[in-house]
Amino acid sequence: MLNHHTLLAALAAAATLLILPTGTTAAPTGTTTTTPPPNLTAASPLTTHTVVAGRGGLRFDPDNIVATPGSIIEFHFLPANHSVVEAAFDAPCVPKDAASFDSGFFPVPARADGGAVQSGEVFQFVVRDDGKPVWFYCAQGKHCKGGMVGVVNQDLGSGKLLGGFRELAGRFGGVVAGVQGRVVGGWRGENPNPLAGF
Ligand SMILES: [Cu+2]
Repeated sequence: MLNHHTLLAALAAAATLLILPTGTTAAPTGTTTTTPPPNLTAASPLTTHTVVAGRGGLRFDPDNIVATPGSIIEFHFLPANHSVVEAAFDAPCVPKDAASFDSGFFPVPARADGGAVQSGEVFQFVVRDDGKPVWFYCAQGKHCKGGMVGVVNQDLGSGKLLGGFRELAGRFGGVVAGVQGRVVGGWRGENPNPLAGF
């Protein structure tokens, strides 16, 4: 036998059932039945970009790289003795700051028969997540002043472009230097494919 309170509760429960639609709009507040589109950017694969120092004279090849944050930039070194060091756009040929990467030098003797040869070691650094351009140069002798410079992810809207950086390097009047000549901000390791990258 239902008492008064139990009857009221039963009526309330029945009323709730009656006002609930039977279709798909019964989803609780705060949820959505719409599936968001896939985030293609987040799914972008990371890549290793190969750059050859000294291919085509005093040049990095390629010298204008576009790379997803987290990607690896891998430098291969041809004769005779190059390096790669991070700079600021407005101050080429010297390290940007204490946190700049520096590969150190890679002396590579030319082959007697004139054949292609590259260092048995490479230098790698990882493109940071801040999305800012990464400017770099070779710290050997007059190489930087001679135009041996490059960039990762230059900002086309900023007016600071590779041509301008190379022009500033050509006018550089200071002493070209690396980060105390030691390997920092990246990794120097065995060349995974010494026959590639010519
Ligand atoms: Cu060089």
